[in-house]
Amino acid sequence: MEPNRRAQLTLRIKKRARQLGFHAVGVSPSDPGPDDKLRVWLELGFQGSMTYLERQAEKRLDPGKVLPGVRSMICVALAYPHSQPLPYDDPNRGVISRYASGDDYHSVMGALMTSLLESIREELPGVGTRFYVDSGPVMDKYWAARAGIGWLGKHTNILDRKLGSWFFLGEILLDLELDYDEPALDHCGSCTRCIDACPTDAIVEPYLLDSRRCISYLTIELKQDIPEDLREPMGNLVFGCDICQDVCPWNHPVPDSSVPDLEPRPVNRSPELWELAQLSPDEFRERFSGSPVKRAKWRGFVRNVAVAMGNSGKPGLAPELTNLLNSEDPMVRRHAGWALKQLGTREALDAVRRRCSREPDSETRATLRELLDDEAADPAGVS
Ligand code: B12
Ligand code: SF4
Ligand code: SF4
Repeated sequence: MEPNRRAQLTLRIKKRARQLGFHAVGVSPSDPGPDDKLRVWLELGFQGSMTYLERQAEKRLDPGKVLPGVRSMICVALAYPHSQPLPYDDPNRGVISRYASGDDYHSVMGALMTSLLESIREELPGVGTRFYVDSGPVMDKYWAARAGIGWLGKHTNILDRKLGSWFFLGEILLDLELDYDEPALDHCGSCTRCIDACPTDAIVEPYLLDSRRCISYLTIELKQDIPEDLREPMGNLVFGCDICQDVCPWNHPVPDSSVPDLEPRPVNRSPELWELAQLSPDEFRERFSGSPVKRAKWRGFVRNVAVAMGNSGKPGLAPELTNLLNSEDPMVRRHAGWALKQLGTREALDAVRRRCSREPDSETRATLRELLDDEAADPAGVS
């Protein structure tokens, strides 16, 4: 395409993206570049149980394998509301991270991306395109950094000096050359606040995250037992984690986003743990319908709630935990047992003892037995 026409087309696409409500837009060439960091990360095992990242690694490393003939990546960012205070200091309540407090961003952003794509197709009938929001085999952060949307912070999120990091990313692949933006410059400098604040030391070195230690992974992606040594540091976080972003100086102050569908649902702002623990699987599905929280599924979510209750220091939560100890799901029972042990009252320990004596699942029985043995060895919790 002739350079002038290409420049104008690029500008029109960017203008349309802004009109639709995207907070940033940038364009990068789609050549894969000399980036083997994904491979290194996978070799280190930092993906944990997210095996889909391994299966699709070749595609992730080369958009040409996703859309043959691709030339350009149009990257967009949509900011989400972030100014609501989270109840970190209230042990009776659970923290749901900001990105997940409103409607599911996949559908909210997907609708905007569809409109952007339609306007591109109107102007360029027959052009080869594809778009992704999070769920595709595309490295959203890598392309966003190359398209100048923001830099990859030491906490491994993309951030910008004006927007902070409270935004989602998406991209349109296009088999047409456009005018390209410069990659964003790194403004982390000597700061290490995110690394220092991470409760589980998941940022093992600047720009390198071990998902297996990250509370976001533990509360959303992990479908099995949460490693015991990471449960206490989780505090009252029941879905996702915003701590490394909360402490980032570039996130203070940034104007709040006003995308109505992403506004926190009132029930998600500061939910009481006892109430979350009482949700049946059907009630969970209903309450979190159309919300990112449903990704944890009932058993994962209630497991997280049990851990938060164990960390609460509130013996008054023992009855709800005792109900979970009798839940139909063995993983939930094991976490409820751990949480009751953490509360450490006679009522709580008696409940574990009673369950242990009639526990049908051998793995769960062994876990409960271990908890009780530990207690017998250290009854006053003084060792
Ligand atoms: C897997 C995944 C996770 C995993 C792993 C997180 C991670 N840091 O990669 C877990 C479950 C832990 C997770 C957590 C969260 N996630 Co997530 N996640 C993803 C997903 C699906 C893939 C990311 C990936 O490929 N990771 C693999 C590693 C290897 O990638 P990497 O750290 O980015 O490093 C690569 C490049 O950045 C590059 N690189 C390294 N250094 C440099 C330097 C420069 C200059 C450049 C250009 C490149 C570069 O090398 C690496 C390999 O190529 C993306 C969506 C997508 N399709 O991309 C969302 C995504 C990254 N997640 C997102 C969000 C919002 C979150 C949470 C904030 C949610 C929450 N509140 O709980 C947390 C943040 C945790 C954290 N500190 O990062 C957003 C991030 C938006 C943003 N502003 O950056 C994304 C982009 C989803 C979206 N479309 O909006 N997530
Ligand atoms: S999201 Fe939470 S656990 Fe994960 S790296 Fe950031 S502070 Fe650490
Ligand atoms: S807290 Fe500091 S080191 Fe971490 S991403 Fe923000 S500026 Fe970079």
